[in-house]
Amino acid sequence: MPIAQTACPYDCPDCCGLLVTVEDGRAVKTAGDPTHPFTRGTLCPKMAHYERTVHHPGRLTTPLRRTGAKGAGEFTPISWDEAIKTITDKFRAVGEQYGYEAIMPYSYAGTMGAVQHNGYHAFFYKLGASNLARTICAPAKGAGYKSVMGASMPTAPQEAQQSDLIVLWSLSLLATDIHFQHDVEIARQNGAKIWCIDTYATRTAEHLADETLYVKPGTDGALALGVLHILARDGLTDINFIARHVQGWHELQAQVLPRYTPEYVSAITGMNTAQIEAFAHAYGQARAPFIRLGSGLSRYTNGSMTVRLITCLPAAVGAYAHAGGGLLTSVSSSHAIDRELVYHTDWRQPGTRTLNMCELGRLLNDKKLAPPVKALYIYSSNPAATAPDQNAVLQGLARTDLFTVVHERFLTDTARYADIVLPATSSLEADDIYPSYGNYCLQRGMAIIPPVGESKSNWQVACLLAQGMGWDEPFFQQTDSDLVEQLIASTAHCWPDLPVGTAVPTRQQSQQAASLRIDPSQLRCGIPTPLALPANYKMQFRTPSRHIEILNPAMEPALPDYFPPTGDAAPFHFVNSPDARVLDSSFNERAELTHGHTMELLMHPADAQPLHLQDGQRVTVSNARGEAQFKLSLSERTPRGTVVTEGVWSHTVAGGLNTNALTSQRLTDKAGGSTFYDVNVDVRATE
Ligand SMILES: Nc1nc2c(c(=O)[nH]1)N[C@H]1C(S)=C(S)[C@@H](COP(=O)(O)OP(=O)(O)OC[C@H]3O[C@@H](n4cnc5c(=O)[nH]c(N)nc54)[C@H](O)[C@@H]3O)O[C@H]1N2
Ligand SMILES: Nc1nc2c(c(=O)[nH]1)N[C@H]1C(S)=C(S)[C@@H](COP(=O)(O)OP(=O)(O)OC[C@H]3O[C@@H](n4cnc5c(=O)[nH]c(N)nc54)[C@H](O)[C@@H]3O)O[C@H]1N2
Ligand code: SF4
Ligand SMILES: [Mo]
Repeated sequence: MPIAQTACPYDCPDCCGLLVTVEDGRAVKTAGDPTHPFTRGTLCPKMAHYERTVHHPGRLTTPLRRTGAKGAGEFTPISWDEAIKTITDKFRAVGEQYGYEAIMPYSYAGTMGAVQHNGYHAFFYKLGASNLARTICAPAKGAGYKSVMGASMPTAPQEAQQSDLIVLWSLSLLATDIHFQHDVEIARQNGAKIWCIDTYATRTAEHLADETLYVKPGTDGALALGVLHILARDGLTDINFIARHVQGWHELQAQVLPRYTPEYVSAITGMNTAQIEAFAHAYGQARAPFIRLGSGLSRYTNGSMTVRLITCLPAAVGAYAHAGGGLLTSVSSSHAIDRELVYHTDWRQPGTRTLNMCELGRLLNDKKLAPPVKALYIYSSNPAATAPDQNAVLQGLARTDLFTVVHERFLTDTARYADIVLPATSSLEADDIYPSYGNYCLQRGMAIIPPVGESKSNWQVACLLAQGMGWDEPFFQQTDSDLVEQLIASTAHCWPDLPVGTAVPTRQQSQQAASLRIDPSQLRCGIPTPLALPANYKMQFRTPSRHIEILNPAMEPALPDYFPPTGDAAPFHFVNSPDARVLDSSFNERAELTHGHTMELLMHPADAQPLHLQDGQRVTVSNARGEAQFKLSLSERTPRGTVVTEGVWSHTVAGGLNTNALTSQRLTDKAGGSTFYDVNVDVRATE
């Protein structure tokens, strides 16, 4: 049976290499690709049976028109011709009456493939629709890193193998970045110590950490300053490295650090001073400390500043100068390809407004917005479940004067509100190229089975819409595969200073590989190991000053300093982080993974006692924005004052609302990012 090499398309840093067995046009088996340099042949439980998602009976197979009320999920099948005509007629009508900015595209990373992820951009730019700021994940993290490091390359994950101290900082690795465990284990065998810094005892902390530190949510910036204070006080900085490569250390030391005594930091973070001292000493004395920074701590109104402060730590100890030392935020091998080939940003019309996806609820309900959003086109995303402030989002989606199109694989929470639903291909049905944001590897995936039903890829539908608008640009007459070819060719000029490793596969080779079992290592373009990176890649500081910029004159403030998160007037911090069984709201279709999920809330027994709450009982969690139903789980895994739940679950949970009924549309300090964990709640027994 033919086995095809492809990549996992989901929004996960690992971007696993997959081997998919195809029989009679159906995927029958999914396995990890042992030749992949980072993921090395293993998969998470979700993707170990990707074929169950691809051939799930719930896959949409035809376009649909709504027949019932919005949200009721009642539809009738229609043809593609009718669907495209309905949409383009409506776009023209809205454009003429309100201006084309009244059309709002909304998407995120349902697929990470560079063609399908971005395949609609050119269409909406040319249409003159509102632009979308795609901020739902963690742009504040990128902005914080960039303010200190500019475009310097983050440390490759495999380097951690050579580290003697690994800090898993706000990273629930066993749920979200499982393959990094391999590198961590190698380091551990060589004597490295593993520290976890989180808000509660994640499975990762329980299984991997030698030491665990719990911080009050949103206060890691103060912890970083406390560590820097101790490093400076105890002579644990690398003064030679600082003198040669760091701008602004002395200003920070003189103007900011004196305030961040261990006692002061303890009062902010809730950690005791001995823990702060111990961590600072371990970090300062390590030969090559490696920080793997997750995104959780950036999802606060001070998130960008928090990341900026943590990014100062490796600079102070000169970690980049040592094999195994450094900081990995997000690698993004997407820099290796020229996305402009798909985007066509030059078609963006000057002065067109940009709407922030984190504010979808407000934008749909804002009576003063001019022009109002009258047509919404959603693809590769499920905002009814994943966007903050769910009540506002659902209220907006229910508007009868809003025309909504959803291009999807499944009848998701969001699709149920659509006027027109379009069936989308899965990654096995469309060509693409997959960059990773957790390792330096780039993979190609071909269409290896025919489209399920009448489903079409994002790019194919963008081309149909362009045709429906009467545009005859040759750009929209290309195939998915044409774009993949151009993207692959662009690696040569995009990443000239990085050898892109093994040969880039040609279309012919890839077609062969899709149907034949040939040596897959011949077919991946990427950087197989850190050895293929230039030896000094960590020491090239791509900032305006060519130094690490602790002091950054272009930033406001120029010197970083902690400030507290916003939160709400309610007693408990509400951390709602990823669950291993789902990926954001994806995989909710798989009953064997979700088992009619009940949302659980972890609470410290000492917090439950005065509220007379018992383990296992139903509780209502609420704040000014809404409420949701949970089953209480009393546990010392979470510190007092912080309650925790995991996973983004679909409307089938009790009460129909998930954690996003509680989250807010507030934005981060920089980059307009989401603030999912900057939330406080009340907890009471459900009547
Ligand atoms: N199984 C699974 N995998 C996923 C996802 C999923 O939903 N499920 N989501 C995917 C996506 S879209 C992304 S962006 C990544 C997410 O990955 P990341 O956001 O990079 O990291 P996570 O592993 O989600 O871990 C977030 C951690 O941050 C912690 N945290 C929250 N607030 C704070 C804080 O103030 N300080 C500290 N120190 N820790 C804090 C949470 O408790 C949690 O353990 O994972 C991807 N992979
Ligand atoms: N409370 C809370 N909410 C969160 C988070 C959290 O930690 N807590 N995490 C946030 C984060 S980090 C993120 S990134 C967002 C992600 O939120 P979303 O962008 O909504 O991601 P998913 O829920 O994975 O939904 C992706 C959808 O795309 C569809 N899809 C897959 N491939 C294709 C394709 O090729 N074409 C089309 N048209 N559709 C496709 C899938 O079927 C799926 O329904 O969620 C955020 N929401
Ligand atoms: S979701 Fe992540 S861990 Fe699972 S197969 Fe995909 S890339 Fe790998
Ligand atoms: Mo994300």
